[in-house]
Amino acid sequence: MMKLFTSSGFDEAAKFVICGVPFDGNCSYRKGAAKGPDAIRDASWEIETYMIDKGIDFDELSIHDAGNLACETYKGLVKSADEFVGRCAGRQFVALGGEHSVTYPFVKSLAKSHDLQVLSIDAHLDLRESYKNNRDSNASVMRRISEEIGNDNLFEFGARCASREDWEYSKNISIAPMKDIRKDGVARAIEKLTKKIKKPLYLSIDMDIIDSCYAPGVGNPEVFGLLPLEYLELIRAVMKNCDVISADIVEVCPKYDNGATALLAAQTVFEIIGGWAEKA
Ligand SMILES: [Mn+2]
Repeated sequence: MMKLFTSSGFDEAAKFVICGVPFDGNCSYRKGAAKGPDAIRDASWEIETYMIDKGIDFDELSIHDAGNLACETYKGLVKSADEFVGRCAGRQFVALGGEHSVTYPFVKSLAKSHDLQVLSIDAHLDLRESYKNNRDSNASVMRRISEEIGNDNLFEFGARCASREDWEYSKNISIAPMKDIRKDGVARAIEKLTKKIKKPLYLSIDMDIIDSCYAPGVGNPEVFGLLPLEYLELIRAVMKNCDVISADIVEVCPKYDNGATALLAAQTVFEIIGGWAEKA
């Protein structure tokens, strides 16, 4: 059983760490992602811990759920994410959001010690200079990240809608929009992506990458997205072929969910940590 997700305190010995980030203060549209981490934990209890494709039992891995980070304000989150990264001391972690602005504090902290690349798997580009006068908005998070790590180190996969400003700025970074993914075929597009990524990678997954007919419980739902099995292929290929040092799963919004989005997110935690365990 998934007792791992219910433990509290910080287990210094655990190999892999999970934390929750119940923050939705920079949300541009539908609020409620602050309840995401606990919905993902709840959904994790439904999943068989034995992963038949990997031959690994999740329950036998050394994993610790460090609980939720303090994040009453975004400034507070920047501080607590930095402390958390410090406590992880190089161990891989998965952060459960929260809306997408929670990604920036982790990247900012990791970039102090790593020559880092970031891959955002998302229906949106999130490249606006600011949104509704908020530079910390989830609609601006990848713009902030591009400033932090440099345009050459930012990759975005799966965008299928954009503001004109997003689209113009995206010429500065490496993107695979959905129109190109469909043209190439998903398998070929994934191969092209993973070949481009050469440095330690921070993986950020916005659950709206999946078609909203399958994953309706997100902040900004979009149709014409990846099918769940295509998404699974993508995550497995990134875990296998890239040096993923840590990851987050964001934008699960339980208020609008039928359970499927939280379950897909929980399964993603298994895929990421299982992917690390397979390589170890
Ligand atoms: Mn998005």
